[in-house]
Amino acid sequence: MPINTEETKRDRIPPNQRQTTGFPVLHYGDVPEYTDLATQWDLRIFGLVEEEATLSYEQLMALPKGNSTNDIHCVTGWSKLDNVWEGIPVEEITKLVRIKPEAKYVMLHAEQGWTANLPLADFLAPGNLFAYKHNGEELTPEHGWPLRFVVPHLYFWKSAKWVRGIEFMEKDRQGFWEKNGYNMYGDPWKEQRFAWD
Ligand SMILES: Nc1nc2c(c(=O)[nH]1)N[C@H]1C(S)=C(S)[C@@H](COP(=O)(O)O)O[C@H]1N2
Ligand SMILES: [Mo]
Repeated sequence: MPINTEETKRDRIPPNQRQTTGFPVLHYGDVPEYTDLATQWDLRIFGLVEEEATLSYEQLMALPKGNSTNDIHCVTGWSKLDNVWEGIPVEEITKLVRIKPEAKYVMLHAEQGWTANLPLADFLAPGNLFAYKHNGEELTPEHGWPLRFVVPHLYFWKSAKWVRGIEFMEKDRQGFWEKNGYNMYGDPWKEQRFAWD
């Protein structure tokens, strides 16, 4: 068992963040509504891959599943510890398409054109998931159901909710918040909040 005292928890909170026990909801735009995932949803994996793929929700959910427990840090200042996510490990998805060696960055595409970029190595970090459950419960629509990315070692804005596409790229491009002044990388331990940090 990991030691989980109040003191060790403090060491897990990055600079200028405070712990919350709630689960704040944060996003730009509207929560998507679906009545039938079979006709209204798919996941497109494209760009610098050997074989592009488009998965239905059923095909996605037939892939091997995994769990990951981690802490999340929102750039607005809240951190939430000990989140248990269930989802599809990133490597189960990359296996299907085989990433080309030229690929160095990833763009996550969400509903309504929302995007987030990150380096390929960070996308592939062990423990990252495409999640459909949080703390044992199915994700609620406002937290990203039916599928959200979880990359806990970067500020939580990189963890796209309502993911619909994964694009592999040679060069980095700005995502939604990055175009609006946020940092291209977003390491919470280095407080890389804004472009100039
Ligand atoms: N599609 C989409 N994903 C998004 C966002 C968004 O605006 N749209 N906001 C990000 C930000 S800034 C944060 S802090 C987290 C919030 O996730 P939560 O609402 O589940 O706490 O989602 C991230 N993923
Ligand atoms: Mo955020």
